[in-house]
Amino acid sequence: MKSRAAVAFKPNQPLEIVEIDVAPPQAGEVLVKILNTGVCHTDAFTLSGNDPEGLFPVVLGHEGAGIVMEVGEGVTSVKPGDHVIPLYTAECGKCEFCTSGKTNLCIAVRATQGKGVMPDGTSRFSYKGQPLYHYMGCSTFSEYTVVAEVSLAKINPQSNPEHVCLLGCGVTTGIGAVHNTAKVQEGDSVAVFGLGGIGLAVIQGARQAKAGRIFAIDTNPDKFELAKAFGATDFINPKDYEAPIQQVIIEMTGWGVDHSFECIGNVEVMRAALECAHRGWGQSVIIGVAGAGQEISTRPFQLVTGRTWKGTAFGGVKGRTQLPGMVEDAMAGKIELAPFVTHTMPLEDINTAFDLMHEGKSIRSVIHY
Ligand code: NAD
Ligand code: AHE
Ligand code: ZN
Repeated sequence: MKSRAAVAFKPNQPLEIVEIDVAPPQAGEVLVKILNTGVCHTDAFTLSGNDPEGLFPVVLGHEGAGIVMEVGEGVTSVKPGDHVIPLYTAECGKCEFCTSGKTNLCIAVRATQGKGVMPDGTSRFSYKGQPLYHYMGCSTFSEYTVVAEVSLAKINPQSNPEHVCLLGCGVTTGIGAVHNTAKVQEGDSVAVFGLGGIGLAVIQGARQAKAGRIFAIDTNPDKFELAKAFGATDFINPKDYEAPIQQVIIEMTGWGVDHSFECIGNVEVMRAALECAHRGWGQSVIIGVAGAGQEISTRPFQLVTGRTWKGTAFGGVKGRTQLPGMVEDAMAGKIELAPFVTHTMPLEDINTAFDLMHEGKSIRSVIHY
């Protein structure tokens, strides 16, 4: 079938809106009509050419919501008409990782996903007869996409796809990082570096956990208003200080914060986030994605004296098991999604979404087809 899609033909070039060919779903696969998709910084990261797994030409996008159109042989957990969220972190329920009870990092389709193909090693997308790569197992920048059955969460059909698409990545990652990875407790202090969709979701999660002081840190002060609305209590622009920002936070708190979260993808800030964590027990969670060749560093003494460095993917959330409940929480007002949607636009204008992100003017742009 034909599908309108925004294709990244080359790194660092605007996406091109073209009509691509989408082949039918094979065994264990599902054809999904995407209703809405958010644009996450990770899409921009891969488009920039800095993603070690980046492949071109590719159909990007991984923060979508849609409807099942057709299922391949053997698919039993979804049927045409079901509302779904594609998952870049699959959940097969059977692999060593799924059954460990220790992680959400299912391995079932991860190897082929990273190579931009379906589990059988081939692509369902082509343009003028040439194959296009899939992205993160989702490719939500195509009106019709094919995903593995294990990469689909079935959700309440009454939910608003323009909002719940954000549970496909940003909001789930931030909230999940607070509850599953850091396990923030009532009264704990929290520092959030980077106030985009991810950082603001961390703040929302911290408020849910009844955290005490919540420090919101960004070099763009325009982000503070929404951070305050989500529950941040202290606002820091590192540009306002001569001293390293970790020192500033330690001076403001005595010994540092109980939990810090890096939501930017900057290895220098990752260091600052670790070093502003409380002596003896503070922990720092890396959420931001850093480019090829980048490495983190700190004095080992920072760990010797009790700080812990952690990371999280999709906030530690098991998508098929937990995402339907998060959609219900959003419908019940327990998770706020609307404030993240600062812009909406048709697929044809998707490059504007990237421009707004780079200019610091958006939190999430949501695309409609
Ligand atoms: P975004 O661009 O919307 O937000 C980033 C924010 O960081 C902006 O507000 C920007 O002003 C701020 N910033 C930039 N440099 C800064 C600095 N030196 N000090 C303080 N603030 C600074 O991005 P996003 O969509 O919120 O994504 C954030 C990061 O999280 C990206 O690296 C993305 O790839 C990553 N991410 C990771 C996961 C995961 O599962 N681990 C999931 C989603 C996104
Ligand atoms: N492909 C990159 C890493 C990119 C990355 O870290 N992705 C995050 C999700 S970002 C969503 O916006 C993630 O969950 N990674 C775990 C996984 O299995 O992909 C690289 O460095 O090769
Ligand atoms: Zn993302």
